[in-house]
Amino acid sequence: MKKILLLNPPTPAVERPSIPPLGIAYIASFLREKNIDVDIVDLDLERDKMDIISDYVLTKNPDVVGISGLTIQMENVYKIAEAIKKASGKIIIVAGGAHPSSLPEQTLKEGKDCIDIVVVGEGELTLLDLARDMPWEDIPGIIFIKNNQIHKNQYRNPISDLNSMPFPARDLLKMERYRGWGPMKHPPSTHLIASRGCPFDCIFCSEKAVFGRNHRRRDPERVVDEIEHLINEYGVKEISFYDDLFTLKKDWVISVCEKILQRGLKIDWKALSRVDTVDSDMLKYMKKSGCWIVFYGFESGSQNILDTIQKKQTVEQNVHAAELAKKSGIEIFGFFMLGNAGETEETVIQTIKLARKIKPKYSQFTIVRPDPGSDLYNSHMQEINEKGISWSEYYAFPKDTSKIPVVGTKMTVEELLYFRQLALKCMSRKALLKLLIRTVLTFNFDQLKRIFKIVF
Ligand code: B12
Ligand code: SF4
Repeated sequence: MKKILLLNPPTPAVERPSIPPLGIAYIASFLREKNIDVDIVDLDLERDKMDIISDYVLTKNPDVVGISGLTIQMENVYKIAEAIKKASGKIIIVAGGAHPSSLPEQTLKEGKDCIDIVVVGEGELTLLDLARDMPWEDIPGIIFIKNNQIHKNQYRNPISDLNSMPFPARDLLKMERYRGWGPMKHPPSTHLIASRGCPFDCIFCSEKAVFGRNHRRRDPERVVDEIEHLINEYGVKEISFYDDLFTLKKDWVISVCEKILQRGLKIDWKALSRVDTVDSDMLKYMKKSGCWIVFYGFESGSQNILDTIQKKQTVEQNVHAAELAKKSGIEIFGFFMLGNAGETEETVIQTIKLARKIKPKYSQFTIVRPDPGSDLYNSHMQEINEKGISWSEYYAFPKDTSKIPVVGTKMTVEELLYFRQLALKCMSRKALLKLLIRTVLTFNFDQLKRIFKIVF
C-alpha cells in the first residue's frame, strides 16, 4: 500500500481561495475508507508553504504526491512537481483534475519528466488502484511515460453509483478559512456536489472532460444527510450546489427539497441551473426549501449565437425561465457571454437588451475563453497556441487584457471589453444615467446610438 499526499496548488488570479478543493477531498475520503494513508494540503490557502514545498513534502514522507490542476493553476503544478522530483526521485508524481484531464499528453510533456502519471477524469478509483500497487499498465484512466514513451491506457468510465462515495474529507481541510463564493445571504456558506455530469454539449464547456455526459445523481437522502452534516459539524447556514447541472431531473430536485423540509432544516441554498430544465412546480419546491437564488446560463440574446454554441435553448426560454423564477420568489444570477463565434456588435446589443429585460439581481458578462477540454478549444487550438498565452493568465479577467484568447469572431478584445463595460453600466439605472450624460457632453454619437438601441 502506498502513502498518498494530495495537493491543491495556488491559483494565480485570486488572493485567497473561496471554496474548498472538493475534488481532492473526495479522493481522500474514498482512499481513507479503504485504509489508505492519505493527507491533503491546500497550498492555495497556505501559500507560504510553496517556497518550502519539497522540504515539507519530505517530512510527510509520501510514496505518491497527487497534484490537482485547473488550467490557471498549471504553472504551479509544474513548479511543485519539479521541486519535489528534485528533492526525491522516488516519489511518484500524479497530476489530475480539469486541465490534465483535458490535455493529458501535453501535461506529461510540459511536466518535463517530473510528472509520472496523468489521471484522466474522476480520481477516486484510479488513485485507489495506484495506492494498491497495481501495475501501471493495468490501471484504466491514466497515461504515463515509460522508457521515453507515452503509454495511454484505456478510458475509465465515470463512477456509476455516487452513493458508494463517502462525503468529502473536509476534516482534512481548514474549512473555517474558506469564505464562500458569490452572493451570500447567510454566511458561513460552503458548496456541495449532489450530482455529476451533464448531458448537454455546449461548445464552450469543458465539464465533460472530467465528469462525462452521463448525469449521475446521489440519493436525495444522502444529499440531505450531507447538508445536515455541514450544519452540525461546520455551522454552515448556506449551501451552493455547484453540480454541473443541478436541475436536470424534476422528481429528484423535488425529492431533495422535500427531504430538506421534512427534516426541518433551516438552510439557504443556491444552485446552477439551465433555463430549459425548470418549471414553476420545481421552483416552488426549491423556494419553499430555502433556495433563494438560481444561476442561469442565459449566454446570449441572439438565437443565432445560441444555436452556434449548441446551447440548445431559445431566447424565449431565457425570458420564460427568468419570469418563472421571479414569480416563485427566487432571485437570478445571470451569466452572459460576449465574443462567441459569429458575434457582432448587433448580437452583443441583443444580449445586453436581453439582460436588461430579464433584470437579474446579479449579472456576469464574460468574454468567451476557449477552455481546454471544450470543443471550442479543440477547433481553434492552433490559433490559441500561436497567441502564446501562459496558463497562469488563462482565466476570465487577466490583468493583461491582450491575453484574452478571442476566437471565431471578427470583434476585437478591445471592442468586447468596451461592450462589457457598457453592458455593466446599462444594468444599473444610476450608472446608465451618468453614462448618458457623459456621452452627450462628449458628443460621442456612436455610443449614443448604441445606448438608444439597447434601451429602446
Ligand atoms: C466551484 C467552482 C468554482 C469556485 C471555486 C473553485 C475552487 N477553487 O474550487 C469558483 C466559483 C471560485 C470558481 C472559480 C473559477 N473556476 Co471554477 N468551478 C467550480 C465547479 C463548478 C465545481 C468545482 C468542484 O468542487 N467540483 C467537484 C469535484 C469533485 O470535482 P473536481 O474538482 O473536478 O475533482 C475530480 C476530478 O477532477 C479529479 N481530480 C481533481 N483533482 C485531482 C488531483 C489528482 C491528483 C487526481 C488523480 C485527480 C483529481 O478527481 C476528482 C474527483 O472525482 C467546477 C465545475 C465542476 N463541475 O467541477 C468549475 C471549474 C473547475 N471552474 C473552472 C474555471 C475555468 C474557473 C475559473 C478559472 C473561472 C475564471 N474566473 O476564469 C476560476 C478560477 C479561480 C479558482 N480556482 O478559484 C473550470 C475549469 C476548467 C479548466 N480547464 O481549468 C471548471 C471545470 C468549470 C468549467 N468547465 O468551466 N470555480
Ligand atoms: S454549459 Fe452547462 S449545460 Fe452546457 S454542457 Fe456545460 S454544464 Fe452542461
